[in-house]
Amino acid sequence: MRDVASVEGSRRDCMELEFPAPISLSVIFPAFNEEANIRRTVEAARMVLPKLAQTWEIILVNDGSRDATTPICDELAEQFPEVRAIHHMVNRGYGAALKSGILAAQYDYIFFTDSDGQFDLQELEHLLQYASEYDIVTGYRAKRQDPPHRLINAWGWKTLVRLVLGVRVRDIDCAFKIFQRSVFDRVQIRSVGAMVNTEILAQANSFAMRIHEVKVSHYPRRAGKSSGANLRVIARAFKELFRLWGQLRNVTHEQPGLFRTEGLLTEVALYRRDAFDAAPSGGGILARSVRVDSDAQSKVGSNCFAD
Ligand SMILES: Nc1nc2c(ncn2[C@@H]2O[C@H](COP(=O)(O)OP(=O)(O)O)[C@@H](O)[C@H]2O)c(=O)[nH]1
Ligand SMILES: [Mg+2]
Repeated sequence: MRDVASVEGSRRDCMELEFPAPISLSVIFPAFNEEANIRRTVEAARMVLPKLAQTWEIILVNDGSRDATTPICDELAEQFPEVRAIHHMVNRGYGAALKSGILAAQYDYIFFTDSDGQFDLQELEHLLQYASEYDIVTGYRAKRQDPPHRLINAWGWKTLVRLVLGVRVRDIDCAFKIFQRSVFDRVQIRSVGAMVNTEILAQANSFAMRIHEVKVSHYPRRAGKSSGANLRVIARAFKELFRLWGQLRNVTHEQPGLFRTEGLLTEVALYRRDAFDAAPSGGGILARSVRVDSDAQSKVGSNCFAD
């Protein structure tokens, strides 16, 4: 009789994928004042992604940066055909940036991570093993490289979110998540700040979506500044949490998600229309670089990191 370990081993073997997997993948990098990191992050991603997915794109969402992130993103989009840049003309917040990236994503799987190089994109391979089987595969940081007060905040936040919203994942805000595109046919994004992770997972929970967690590495920031927590930010996160609690009680199974919301189609159209204008033949190629300056969310979000 085979022991448990070997059964487990063979089960894992069956899940091993051939790489590059026959999938299409959109990779989103939200960036705020990342002049010192963004080029290195994109260049590293360009090395890794061809090994992981047959078709892929990189979407840089520059969220009103005040340093040289804007020209660097444009240069990258100019230089590499798989890279596109979306620029918010003002800083709208992490959630708003993620939403812009997701709306612009063309492919079947949507992945996001940070632009500052604190994660290792090669570990996306571990998430991809589960991506077809689960609606969401989310990383959890094995050893989070943040100061002690951030770890305490994160623990408190996790406990609160668990109690209030019933979200039971180890590392809610881990910026290493992959979604099946269909998730956003039902899931909405209304948070403009870092509450976005909680918001997505809480809705996924209400819809009984399948979520899997995978351990990932986390490295110290090499350059630039972290938009860490301050009292104002924490107060705002609490406010958003209670608003979300109210909204989540009203989530219905018919709720249209991000990809199905009429109002937002204007924003999607913006990306596509620019794209068509940019294509000599009048269609087919998406814009390399898009500037977005009108949105109800403008200025509301700014840096809203809960932990
Ligand atoms: N869109 C957007 N992204 C931000 C903002 N602040 C930080 N980021 C990005 O979010 C990611 C994580 O930010 P970081 O400050 O490193 O947070 P930490 O890793 O939790 O300390 C990085 O890619 C930042 O560039 C913001 O206001 N808007
Ligand atoms: Mg960081």
